[in-house]
Amino acid sequence: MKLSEHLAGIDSGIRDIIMTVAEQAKVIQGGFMMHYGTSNTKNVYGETQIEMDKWADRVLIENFKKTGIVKNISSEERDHVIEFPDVKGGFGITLDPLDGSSCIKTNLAVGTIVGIFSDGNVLGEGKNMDAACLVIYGPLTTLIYACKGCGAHEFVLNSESVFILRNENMKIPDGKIYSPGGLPSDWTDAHRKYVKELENQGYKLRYSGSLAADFNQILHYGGVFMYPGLKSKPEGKLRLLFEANPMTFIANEAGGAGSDGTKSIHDVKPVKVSQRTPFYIGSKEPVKLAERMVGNKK
Ligand code: AFP
Repeated sequence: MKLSEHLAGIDSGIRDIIMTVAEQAKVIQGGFMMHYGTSNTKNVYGETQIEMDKWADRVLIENFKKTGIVKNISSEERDHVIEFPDVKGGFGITLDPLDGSSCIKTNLAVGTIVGIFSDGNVLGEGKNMDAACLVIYGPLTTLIYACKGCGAHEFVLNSESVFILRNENMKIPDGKIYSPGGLPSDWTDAHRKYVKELENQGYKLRYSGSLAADFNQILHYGGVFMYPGLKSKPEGKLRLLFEANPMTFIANEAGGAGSDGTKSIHDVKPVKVSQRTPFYIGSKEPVKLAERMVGNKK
């Protein structure tokens, strides 16, 4: 079944936005050879942008604008929310145009992460999000979409440039992979004990440096991805709006969970666009265990 057919029953605005992501994912997938270099600019987090980050950001924003139903967009690559004041009502979008872009140099998988708010409030709590999308550019180009109460579904781009259903109603299995971010010498004692406990339970380490790809692996095999609050940086590294919230939306729809180590990521109230958060995501059990061992939750 084609993506366009699968989307037939859902809200027409959300459908248009997901189809825009799908169309532009094909453009981005074809652009890696052309936009390979580093740029001399830094994003709001002080990270050097590569050409692909900036180009993919422009491609997606231009095309979201063309839909005429997007009121504002907050992108990881920009320090301000882009507003389209002529659009009344309209959707809010959070965008990480190319997550894990430092992995392009070594030809590892990277991704596009999109969060969709029907109420147009990109600074809303994750629980107000209505849909999310994750595109993975790897040996295959895949797209996962999830919408509230309708599950998470995976599509693969075929040789005729059409996204075809690959996995309907995805469910994160109880697998035993762990993907631990952050320097171990900078981990808190509680987080270190948690990782030790996972190892004692037979968890196997797999980590690439691209959240999109690492989360995608957890989604298929089960386990937990984590980027904790560090001793030197209690807020951790990952971005609440662009990474943690949309990934948690997909995890929730697939029967998993996402947490800041004390509570669901979707209960965290964003106070600024560039907010970071400690992050644990994957199968329910290891995420709950993190809340007990790191967040002292009963
Ligand atoms: P880049 O987009 O700059 O490559 O950052 C990727 C990322 O935000 C996330 O996708 C990874 O999980 C995390 O950073 C990797 O961070 P470390 O390099 O500290 O492992």
